[in-house]
Amino acid sequence: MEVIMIIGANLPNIPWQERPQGCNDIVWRYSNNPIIHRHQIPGANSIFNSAVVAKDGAFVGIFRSDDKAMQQHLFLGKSQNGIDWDIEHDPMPLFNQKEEQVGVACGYDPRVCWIEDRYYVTWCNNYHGPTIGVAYSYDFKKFYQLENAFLPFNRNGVMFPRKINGKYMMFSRPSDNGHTPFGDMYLSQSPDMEHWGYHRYVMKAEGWAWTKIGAGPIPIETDEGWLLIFHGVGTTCNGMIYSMGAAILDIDEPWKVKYRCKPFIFHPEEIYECVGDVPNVTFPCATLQDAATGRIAIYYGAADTVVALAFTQVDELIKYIKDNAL
Ligand code: BMA
Repeated sequence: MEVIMIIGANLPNIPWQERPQGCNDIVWRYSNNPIIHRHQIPGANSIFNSAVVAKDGAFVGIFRSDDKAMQQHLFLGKSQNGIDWDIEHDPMPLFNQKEEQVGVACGYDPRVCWIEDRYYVTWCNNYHGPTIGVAYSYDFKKFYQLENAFLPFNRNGVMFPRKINGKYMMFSRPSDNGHTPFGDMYLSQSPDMEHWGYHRYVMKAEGWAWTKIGAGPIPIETDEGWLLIFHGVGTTCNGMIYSMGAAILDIDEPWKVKYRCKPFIFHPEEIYECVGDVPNVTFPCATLQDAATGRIAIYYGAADTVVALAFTQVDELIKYIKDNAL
């Protein structure tokens, strides 16, 4: 098999389990899922769609938790092994450039991206409806909020881990003020993380994801192009089903889709994915990856209730996408 490499850092302590005997799936689950339970912090009704990154030989993350008044906040957390998480009990504070606290992070579906010298977090913020909030931190302790990136209504703002042709890049999914029965993926570009433009269409809802699609984890740079894992939604007589899809994008012009996988790569099947506040949801927000071995760990929210972990191998996944391209 052609050897496809991740372009990036080695991560020898990546959480990992081999594919179980007899399993032929391209993405397989951690045997002790879910890794984060709904009541893991006081007052929480649910902890789900959350983002993690490696830091200083361990792991840190930003967690979405909805409380028992169904208020949505983001919380900081840390972990030695990427599986057992210590999540703070108070929502993360946000500061302005004058070092004044401007509030706490309200909203949902965070993504975290290391770019150049700092961590950026994007999330679904509220400004007369959902739009993309942006903040950054040098130490993963103090976060400085920037202006929202886009007009409402928008969700699933996902940054690229480096500038491309001198510009920062971010996916988004223009949407509505509700549960959005439509939606294609776009990409916007910025010279300064403040002004976003040069908008490009990436791909549309189709096939198994006929209702809507949105970028998931930060795209992974490989020598075949950007590996994108996204969530896709189909609507049935019983509601929406959120599965995971995958595509490979051009390395220099990442709005150009080289291959899009026709089948989903992951689908709600287990009880914790099918039973919860919103049944039949697997919603990926982050990956960890190890360039040395090609291992990828996928963090996803399950049934809008808990956080779970799954694994895949970069060369196998890329071959699968190419062999099964739309
Ligand atoms: C989306 C977001 C996600 C959620 C999904 C399924 O619109 O609210 O946080 O996982 O719906 O409810």
